[in-house]
Amino acid sequence: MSNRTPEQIKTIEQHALNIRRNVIKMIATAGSGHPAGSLSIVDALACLYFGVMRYDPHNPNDPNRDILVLSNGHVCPALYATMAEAGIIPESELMTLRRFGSRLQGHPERTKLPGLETTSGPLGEGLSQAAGMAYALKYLMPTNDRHVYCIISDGELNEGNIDEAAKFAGKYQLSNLTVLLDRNGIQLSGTTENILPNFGRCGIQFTAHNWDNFFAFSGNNVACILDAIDESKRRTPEQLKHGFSLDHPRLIQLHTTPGKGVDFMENDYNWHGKAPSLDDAKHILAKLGDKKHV
Ligand SMILES: Cc1ncc(C[n+]2csc(CCOP(=O)(O)OP(=O)(O)O)c2C)c(N)n1
Ligand SMILES: [Mg+2]
Repeated sequence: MSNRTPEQIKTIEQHALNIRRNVIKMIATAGSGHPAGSLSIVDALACLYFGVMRYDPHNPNDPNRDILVLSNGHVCPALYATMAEAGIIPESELMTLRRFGSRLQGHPERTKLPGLETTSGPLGEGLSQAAGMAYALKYLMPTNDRHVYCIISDGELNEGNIDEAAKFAGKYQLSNLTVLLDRNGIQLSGTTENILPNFGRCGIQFTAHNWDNFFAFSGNNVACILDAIDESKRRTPEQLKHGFSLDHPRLIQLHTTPGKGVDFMENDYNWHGKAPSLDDAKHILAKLGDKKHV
């Protein structure tokens, strides 16, 4: 259990709700995008930005900042909305998502928007980038205490370079690297189990290479996510007996619901890459208690 106060949890939940509403507005306004994965990862992003990571919203390039790499770039509406919620970009800019010339492209472009650490979209690449960053921080700048967080999706586990990066991070004991795996159970055209089964052993690529493995079995529950992140930073004597080590990189498996918060999207892979209509968005926002609608 972590030592977070009920107030802190409530504040982060409110941020997550604001982010969720903006994700719906943005994708509906753009008329295209990826709502299912964006909505499954909202709560983890809210935890990272409002309860875990060190950063200065007014100086996104602060040399002491922690780093977030979003590997599954298609869920960037959730990241953009989180950045707006954190005051890194203006909230008014969110509705430019996917417009020609906008800084908020359908897949994130690092050079366009301060606060983005990488360009992403091709699945699987982000973990190699994050591992490279963690390696540089640990071995080339050893006095810093910066941490690299990397969000990956369960569809990305099908990519071979995820395994290569996991091996690399294990070998070099990148204890300054934490991966948050969005186990929402779906990908582009079906369930992850149907498309390329891993027989329930999600994340075995990591544990096979000396990563320490943690779970948030309610991956859309702020208290549960924070518990898992906080737990991943400590090692109990029992864990040490079973091969865990503070020298290992960390995997946190988030058991999430795709489309979380929108009843007709939840657990339906057809919402992987389909925008709700403006009319649908009005109903969703009313249900999410948003007074302004689209
Ligand atoms: C290398 C690569 N192959 C294929 C794609 C096309 N693609 C985009 S998203 C996606 C499904 C990814 O699964 P996941 O991220 O779990 O989907 P979600 O949970 O967001 O629905 C695919 C195959 C891609 N972006 N990159
Ligand atoms: Mg998925």
